[in-house]
Amino acid sequence: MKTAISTGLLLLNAVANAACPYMDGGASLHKRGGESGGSSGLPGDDGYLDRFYVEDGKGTYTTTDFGTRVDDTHSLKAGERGPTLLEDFVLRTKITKFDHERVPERAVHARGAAAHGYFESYGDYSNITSASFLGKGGKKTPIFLRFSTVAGSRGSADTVRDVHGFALRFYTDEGNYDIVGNSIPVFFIQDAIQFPDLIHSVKPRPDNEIPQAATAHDSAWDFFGQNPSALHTLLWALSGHGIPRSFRHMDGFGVHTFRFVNDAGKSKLVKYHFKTKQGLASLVWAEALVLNGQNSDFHRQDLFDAIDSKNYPEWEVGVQIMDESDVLRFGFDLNDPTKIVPVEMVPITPIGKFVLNRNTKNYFAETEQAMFNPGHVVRGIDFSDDPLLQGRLFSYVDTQINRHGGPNFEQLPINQPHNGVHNNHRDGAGQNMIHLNTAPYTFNTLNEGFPKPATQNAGRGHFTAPARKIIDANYVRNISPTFLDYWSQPRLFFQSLGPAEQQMVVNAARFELSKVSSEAVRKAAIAQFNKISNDLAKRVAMALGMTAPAPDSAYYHNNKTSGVATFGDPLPTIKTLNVGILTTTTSPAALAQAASLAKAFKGKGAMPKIVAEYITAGVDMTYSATDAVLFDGVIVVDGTASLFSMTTASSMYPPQRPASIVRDAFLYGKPVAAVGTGKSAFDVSTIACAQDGVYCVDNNGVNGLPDTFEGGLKTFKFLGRFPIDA
Ligand code: HDE
Repeated sequence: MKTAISTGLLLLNAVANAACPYMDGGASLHKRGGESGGSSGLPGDDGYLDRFYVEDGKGTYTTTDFGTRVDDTHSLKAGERGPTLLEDFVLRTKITKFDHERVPERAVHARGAAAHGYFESYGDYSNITSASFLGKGGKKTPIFLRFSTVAGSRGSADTVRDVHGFALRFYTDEGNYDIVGNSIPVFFIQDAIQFPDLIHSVKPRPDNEIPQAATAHDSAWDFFGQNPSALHTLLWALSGHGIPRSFRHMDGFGVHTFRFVNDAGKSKLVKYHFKTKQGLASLVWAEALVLNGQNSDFHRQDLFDAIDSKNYPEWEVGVQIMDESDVLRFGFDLNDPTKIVPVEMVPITPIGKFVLNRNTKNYFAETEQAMFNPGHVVRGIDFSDDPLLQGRLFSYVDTQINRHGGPNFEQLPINQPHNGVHNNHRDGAGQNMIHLNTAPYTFNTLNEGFPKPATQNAGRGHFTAPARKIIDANYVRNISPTFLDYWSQPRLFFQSLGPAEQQMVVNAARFELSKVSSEAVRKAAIAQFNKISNDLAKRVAMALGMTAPAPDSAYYHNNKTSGVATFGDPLPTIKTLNVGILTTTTSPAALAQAASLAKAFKGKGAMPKIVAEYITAGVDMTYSATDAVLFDGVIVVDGTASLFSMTTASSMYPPQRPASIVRDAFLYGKPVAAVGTGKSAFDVSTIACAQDGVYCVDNNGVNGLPDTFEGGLKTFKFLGRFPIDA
């Protein structure tokens, strides 16, 4: 039997394939795949989206939306110099369509970028879940993943400090499954009813809408100080996790505890981890700030370029699997989303991987209209009683109705499940299905009883969670006492970071709190930090001119966990990293050396960019449009000494730009190298060749440089360059 969707498509296909109003002089104006779609052949691409109208406009003449050919470059006027006429439907409809081009941006996570790909199961996990996408080793399921920041509006910069959204959709053969997660494994609040308060505090001030995409202001810190459930997530966001090098270099988490349910109805509690195979890498704050201006699309572009150049990013999917009876076993509540389960208590079991291998073809149709929902679950997956998750199950449907302007958002191509939809939901704004069933109710006889409510006896049955039980209790508007320790896990996190990353947390708190004008808010923040760690509180207080507090030790302990720091492990590969090669157009030899270095780095999969005074053959970027923040490492070639003279200036770039690229790259902790007289770049900034991550070679050593520098790029940040409080 045909699905309702494909029945609709069949009809439309029939129209498109016959001579019809959409065809013009035999030219195919609207391209469309057949039932099988127009798959690119890439793994995970079932061609689903290409079954909808895709229009490239080639070979066509402009028409109205109802198909009449028109000239839409001149409005209809009463005489050549006369007023425009109301009669002009071409003008009116063109402008009206334009006026309605935007839909409301997401209330949170407005700024984002996404890509398609596939999930591949490592094995048959039917012993713990009946989810079909986990039912067989090697089984591939199409996915769509949207990354985002939380606080900023749709046009805000990418490299702000924030938690990052990690919204993953599986188009499984038994329906869509969305894991609407984040890049940080915990959340600020424990009850959904607090979400509007959290977001109101974090968003810009109501009176002047300042600051954009930042928590460095009074109301956010007021919230953090008064709501200590926020502290754990706050510390993660103040560390490298808040400012990732790219979307590809961050992990994702499901955050809540979920349930796997198997065919026998037995359930397990699970927490999702998505481990980047690119390695974790973070910016430092000073460079993130500059990057906001240099390229506010830095993360979006990085993702697009990587996929475009076939460097498909991958993540390993793992789960911490726990028994139902473990819910209070670890000293905290598994329904509390402000807690991690340390990997020492429950290791992560890898169950698959996913790969992003296709960019979107149309940002609006795909990324902007993607409407995720933690309530999109499939057979074999179930929720937990986490009160944050419970509230989200309401919020996302509600917000999508608002954004789409009606209840049919799941009919948008990017939101459709690939396995068909059959029910008696009808009508509503933007209805795209042409329902043929004239008995749209259950139970009916006139449509032979279809669509029938699923039964557990037919096929693989239906979504259910038989093992879940209601606790016999009174109605309460209260919080469980098992949720009330807000300080032990932030301390665990802080203690588990290396000294350099701890300093970054301290510095980030100093930066943010120095922008808070209320003394009471600053004091409350220090008091909360002091419950986590006296060391942290004292160091932040010192920079704010506040008295160092005496230890508040009720929650102090000496435990550590692993896998929570962003610095320390070398990257597995330098593929796609940006290497700036500074040269000069005044010297053919310098250009030639830059070209040969670029070739060597390209051979290693890196993305070298040759920088010189102006664009010419063999030059990719000019000094005027380049900055250290755009590179993961910088190399200066021989014969460039004149670029670094402090006494002469060039009209081709801002004063001392070549020198500042090298100096800033060094100060941001990046590997830097100089060949021959290129070393003058180091001399003007008193950078010593003997330091870690600084490489000086003469012309004879240039051939070996790419290999040495590769090690520097893998180290990524030379932490010894960042001073630590005495
Ligand atoms: Fe969201 N969240 N959220 N959130 N969230 C939205 O839904 C909400 C929470 C997350 O790329 C909104 O479609 C409530 C936790 C991501 O399109 C909205 C609560 C986590 C995205 C909403 C939370 C998230 C959203 C805005 C507290 C991590 C972007 C637009 C109960 C586990 C998805 C939209 C995308 C988006 C509500 C808490 C992640 C308003 C009420 C916890 C990644 O519905």
